Amino acid sequence: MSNKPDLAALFGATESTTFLGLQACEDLTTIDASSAFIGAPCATPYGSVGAYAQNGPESLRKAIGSLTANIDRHNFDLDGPTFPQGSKRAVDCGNLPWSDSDFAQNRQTIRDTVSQVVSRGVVPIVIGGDDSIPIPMLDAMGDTGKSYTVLQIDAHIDWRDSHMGETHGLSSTMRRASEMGHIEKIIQVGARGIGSGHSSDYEDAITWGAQFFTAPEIFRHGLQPAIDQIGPGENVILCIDIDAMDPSITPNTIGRAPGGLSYYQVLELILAAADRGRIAAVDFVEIMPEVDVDGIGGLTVSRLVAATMGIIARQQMAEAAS
Ligand SMILES: [Mn+2]
Repeated sequence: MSNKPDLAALFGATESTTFLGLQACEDLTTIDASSAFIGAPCATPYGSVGAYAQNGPESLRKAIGSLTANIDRHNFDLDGPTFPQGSKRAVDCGNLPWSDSDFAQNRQTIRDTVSQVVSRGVVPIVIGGDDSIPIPMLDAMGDTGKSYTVLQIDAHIDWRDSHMGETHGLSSTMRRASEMGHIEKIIQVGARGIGSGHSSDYEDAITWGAQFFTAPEIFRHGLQPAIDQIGPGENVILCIDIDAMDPSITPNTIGRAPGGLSYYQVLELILAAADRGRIAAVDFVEIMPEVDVDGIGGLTVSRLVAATMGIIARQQMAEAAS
């Protein structure tokens, strides 16, 4: 513990075990909120690296700890308080239990939790953990009987059929999504550089109908072509791998790749999903605090999560009023 003056002391923040000092949800059967922070430390890790992002959820709670006394203050990213008057706040559901050997059970736990939260009209914000976390989340969304658009924001396309003998790992997330009957459209933003994908994986994705807006294309033409792919009223699942952003603002990730998106580019995409369609579920994954640089990545991602909560609170309030 250091005694150096910090933002928390300046703002009079109180010790909190939840994200942004939000109310903790102890019972999913009675959950009542606009969105729910769900920590998911592990789903299906590759044997070569293990559950390297298991401390991601806790790192975000800590990163935003300096703002727990300021939850009602003006958030200039949202032109108002994070949770405006008349809206429902988010809650923090804690971290899901997990095993480093029973991956099927990890997936079942994530799937059951997401399905239950969604059935109560709450938008899940699943915080990883590695990028295998979204597979059971995406699967759970099928329980609603609705169809969905996936907006994946990631440096990597994640279309490997299998990697190291594992079909449910972090390199196969969009391939598995494409096989789910309730996933009608996949928009992928931010791919760049070299990943584990082969050109044939990219060709398979194109054949399926995935729409790609690579980082170099965003650099040349901006975000609008990607945003234009979100149809009016579509139910959007946001799959956000934090390595989509530039390593200068999210160094807290294993798959750093130069030339990434900015904070406001990702925020604009999240806003567009709620503006043109409806945000139905969200994940932020690949959060690895052990490689962060002076807390910069935790700062970036925790602020984006808070903004996402505010965007969803506004969306839910508008829906309740209509
Ligand atoms: Mn990635």
